[in-house]
Amino acid sequence: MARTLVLAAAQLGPIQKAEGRDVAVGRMVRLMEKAHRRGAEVVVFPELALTTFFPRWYEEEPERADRWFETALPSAATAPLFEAARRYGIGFHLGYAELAHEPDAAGRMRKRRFNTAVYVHPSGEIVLKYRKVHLPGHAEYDPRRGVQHLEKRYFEVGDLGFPVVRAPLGGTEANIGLMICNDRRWPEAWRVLGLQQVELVMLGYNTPSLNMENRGFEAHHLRVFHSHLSVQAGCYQNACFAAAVAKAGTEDGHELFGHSIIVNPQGEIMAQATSWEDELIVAECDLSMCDLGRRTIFDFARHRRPEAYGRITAQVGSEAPPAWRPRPAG
Ligand code: ING
Repeated sequence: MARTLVLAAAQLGPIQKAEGRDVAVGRMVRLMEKAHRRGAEVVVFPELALTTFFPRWYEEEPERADRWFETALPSAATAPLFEAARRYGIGFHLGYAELAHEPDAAGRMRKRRFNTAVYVHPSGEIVLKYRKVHLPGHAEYDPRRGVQHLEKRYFEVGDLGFPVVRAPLGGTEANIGLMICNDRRWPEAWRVLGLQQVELVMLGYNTPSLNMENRGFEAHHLRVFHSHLSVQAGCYQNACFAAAVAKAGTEDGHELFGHSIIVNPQGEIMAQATSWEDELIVAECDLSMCDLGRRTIFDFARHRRPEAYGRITAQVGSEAPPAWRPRPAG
């Protein structure tokens, strides 16, 4: 029985360092209005959608980056987005920098900073929250780099795991899960969601179009290929849909690529953005498509062999293999 969901990916163009949240929120409200006109029931916005991608900027005192963080959601600046969602009856995914006052693992109450994403019900209630686990880049200033990428400086590793919840979505309901940007490159993230029968993964990204590390040639076109490959493989191997949504374009001289996509459980791209600006792409998703993979090739209960996978959680880094040598002649 078809469970149809009209899904929109709302790609954002650049947000300059000097632009306030009101500019981004205004653009997102206009994208939500367009989504409503096109019959969309859910809208997925990018990672860190309210501000410029500030981890490219080094601050001697990390706390000086706190101006990029949200201490409450909704807030006066983001309220128009919640109002639009209520007005149109549209749920939305939002990526933002979260500054929370809460106990850490040692029980100490303190300021904690995360690269966070939420799925918000049209009523304004937060249905699901996720904090980015795979933080790329580095924590200290790196003079070798053309562009800094300081997510390890400004964010803690996410402490919420990869949760999935079954929630009302448009005129139906679906098992939804979240991940953020670099997470899409790690099959473990997809599989943890797949083991919870995720049907729709919502993920935003801010991905530089050029290799920032200058430590080896990487052809420009491969940046997009790797992004699409990761999402298409994740969807196929876990029998789910995904919306992968970019913040794109040139922010203060630094280029992020677009190419937002909506992918089905066969790993096929259903819709793709063709600009590096604010752009809405929409796809009609039959969520019952997830059943085929889950009941056949990727019927985890029948085919997976966890007893052979111990290294995946036992090890962090890779280890060199034993060396084989032919028997001495004679
Ligand atoms: N950005 C990039 C991403 O994973 C990156 C960082 C780019 C890592 C290219 C590896 C290769 O898409 C974020 N924000 O994670």
